Amino acid sequence: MNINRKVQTLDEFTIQQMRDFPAATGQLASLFRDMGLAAKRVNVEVNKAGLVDILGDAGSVNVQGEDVKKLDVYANNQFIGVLRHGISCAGVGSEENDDIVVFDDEISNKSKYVLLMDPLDGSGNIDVNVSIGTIFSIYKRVSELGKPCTIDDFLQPGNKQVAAGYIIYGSSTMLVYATSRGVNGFTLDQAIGEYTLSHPDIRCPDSGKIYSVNHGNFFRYMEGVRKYINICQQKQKSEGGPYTQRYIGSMVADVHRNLIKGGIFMYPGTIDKPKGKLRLLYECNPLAFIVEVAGGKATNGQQRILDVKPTELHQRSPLFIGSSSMMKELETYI
Ligand code: AHM
Repeated sequence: MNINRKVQTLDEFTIQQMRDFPAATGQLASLFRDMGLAAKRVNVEVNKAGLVDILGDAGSVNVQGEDVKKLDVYANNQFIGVLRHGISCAGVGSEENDDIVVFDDEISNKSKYVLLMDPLDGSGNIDVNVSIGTIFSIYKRVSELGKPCTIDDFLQPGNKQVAAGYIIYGSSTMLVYATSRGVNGFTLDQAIGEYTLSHPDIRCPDSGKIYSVNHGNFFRYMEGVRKYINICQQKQKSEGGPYTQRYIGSMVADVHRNLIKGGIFMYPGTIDKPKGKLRLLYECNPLAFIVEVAGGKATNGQQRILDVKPTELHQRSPLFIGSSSMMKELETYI
């Protein structure tokens, strides 16, 4: 039997990374494995969503006042269940839960990390077979080890993230994660049930031709944002244009594409909703961390996303994120 030595699994990769840190306890690597495991289960359900009765609303409304889809509930339960039984996570903050979930048991209380997540982002796309994703963010606890974690562990600014990642359930399923050392992407090989390193050391191109924004809100955006969108539409070849508008409505997929190809994603505030739609802790911070490690930039229009000190778990934030030189141009308008 031929063994392809070029294939490296997620576990092999994280173990190899750990070798550079003799003091590492393996807790972070085990968190990635837990997230990958739960995502495999979610992936199975996503793939058969059209076949079984898990489409449509679960009949309840989440803490943001939005309809909760059945797959959201399933994904939330899977991730929390796997993390609760793992050895590295003291508690979880989830877009789907009002409050933090504290795993108050002996092993969890000794765990170094807490995790924040949007278990199923882009849920409006579930029913129509469009890519959706999971986004997560990992922090070292600031509360005392050996005791249950507290809300302070979760309300840390994004610049304190130890790692962040996402899983895309798309034409293939991918897990991408970043630590301060780099961003790496793993594609799920369904035949062997393993994530294999397919996108090593992802770098966000300095510039690109894609801009992603919900044009339907155009007249509710602030003047500076409208001006920048007009600039995107008018780009000449000599200025790196013409630009292309791409907007899936699943942020993970939109940001992933722009990360690989170069581009800018915007979810600005509007006149009626100045803070926009996206959640700082579950969506903006993890993606800002990943894109910055890859060489890009992310702001809320006024300051670097990662420097915002959160005041509440479910707070929203405008988001502008992407290739560094496109972001610099945007900043001259906003
Ligand atoms: P969700 O948490 O209900 O899935 O909403 C988040 C999603 C993002 O993935 C996406 O960028 C955005 O909502 C799209 O919103 P809109 O339809 O307003 O453009």
